[in-house]
Amino acid sequence: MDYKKVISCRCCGSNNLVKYLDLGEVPLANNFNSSKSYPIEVLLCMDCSLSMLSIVVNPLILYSSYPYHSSVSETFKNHCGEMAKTIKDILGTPNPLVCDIAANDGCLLEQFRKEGFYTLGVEPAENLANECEKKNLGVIHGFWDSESSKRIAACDVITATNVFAHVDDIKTFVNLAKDKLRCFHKGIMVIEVPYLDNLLNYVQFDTIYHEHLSYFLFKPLDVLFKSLGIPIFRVEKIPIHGGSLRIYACPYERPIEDSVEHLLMEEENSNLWNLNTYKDFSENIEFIREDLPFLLYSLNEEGKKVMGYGASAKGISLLNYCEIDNEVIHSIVDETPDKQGKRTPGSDIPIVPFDAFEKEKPDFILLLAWNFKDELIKKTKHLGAKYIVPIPQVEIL
Ligand code: JHZ
Repeated sequence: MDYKKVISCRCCGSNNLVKYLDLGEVPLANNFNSSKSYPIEVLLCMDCSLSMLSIVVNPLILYSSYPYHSSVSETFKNHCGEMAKTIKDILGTPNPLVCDIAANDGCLLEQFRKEGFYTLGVEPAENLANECEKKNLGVIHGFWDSESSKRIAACDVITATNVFAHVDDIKTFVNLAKDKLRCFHKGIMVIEVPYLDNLLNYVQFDTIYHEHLSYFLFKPLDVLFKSLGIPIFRVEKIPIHGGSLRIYACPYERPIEDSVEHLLMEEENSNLWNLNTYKDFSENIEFIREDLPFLLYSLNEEGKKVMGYGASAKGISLLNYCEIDNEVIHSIVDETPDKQGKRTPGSDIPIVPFDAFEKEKPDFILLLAWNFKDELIKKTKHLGAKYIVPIPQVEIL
């Protein structure tokens, strides 16, 4: 079976789920071997306010091989450096052991190593586990489950960045981590997830795709972690990936900081636990779905060449949601070797290396990885092209 249907909330177990968004059927964003489409519908849990996709695609289809390499972005590397330093300060233990779940190419673990940590990664994609191994970071090839967790020692910190939203059984995921946290040093779990508040306010609907099963506010996370006996003691808003949350949780005695209560109050006051907020969001999406194809077809008629930058999962989703294809986008530059030479699923646009910019001299560059806007503009300024930023509204720079 390719996928299963969601019948209850994965945070609180409620069956009171209401559909608020239907984006039709689109292909899997990171699967370059197939253009098979699957539905994208988003449900809201009326009890804990978790947003989630109505289906769960078999993770073996999504992650056995994974083209995304975190280390391609300098911005992300810097972010990982800051994260490693912050966690080192909180722990205050000499030579702590960190385990990073879904370690990708080891981008975060390399930063922990610089801070004196012993490192270990767990990574389901074989191509990425091999990268961690080449860097001598220590890696177990597999999903985070009872098998892989059995193979690791007790840790001072377990990290999971940009993976929690991808997991269906998040209770088992957290429980397995909780059991591995060292009691003596008051081990902690640190998780980063894209923040739904930013998704709604900045109309980041392109970040809704099959890999992202959950779209988190802080409330459902707080409910979940409390119910599992590993309360969140600190929460921070961080700018990465268009705005994310970083939560710190610990099963041992640590004072709960004010940030926890403050964010819950802020969410309630901003009406984020209210279904009407989500109805407004679906209406805002339609502006982008009209404006972006309109602009690209107009430029095409004027004979302008448009190239994309960043064959990100969100970019590939955006093109499919807006029904944009190779008629109006010449090609997409991406510096990830595993993506080059492939064609985008659905929109069928060639993915090319950076030097294609120099050869093709585009009039316009569509920033499909708008979350790294500053970095992408810095690297292409010399080309003299204009930029199209699609999110939160279509804009020419
Ligand atoms: P980027 C990823 O989604 C993966 P994506 C994942 N699904 C997730 O949860 C989210 O992040 C949060 C390229 N690039 O990071 C690299 C350059 O070529 O926005 C990437 O292919 N040169 C786990 O895929 C893409 O752009 C550069 O200088 O939507 C960026 O993808 C830079 C900065 C990027 O995430």
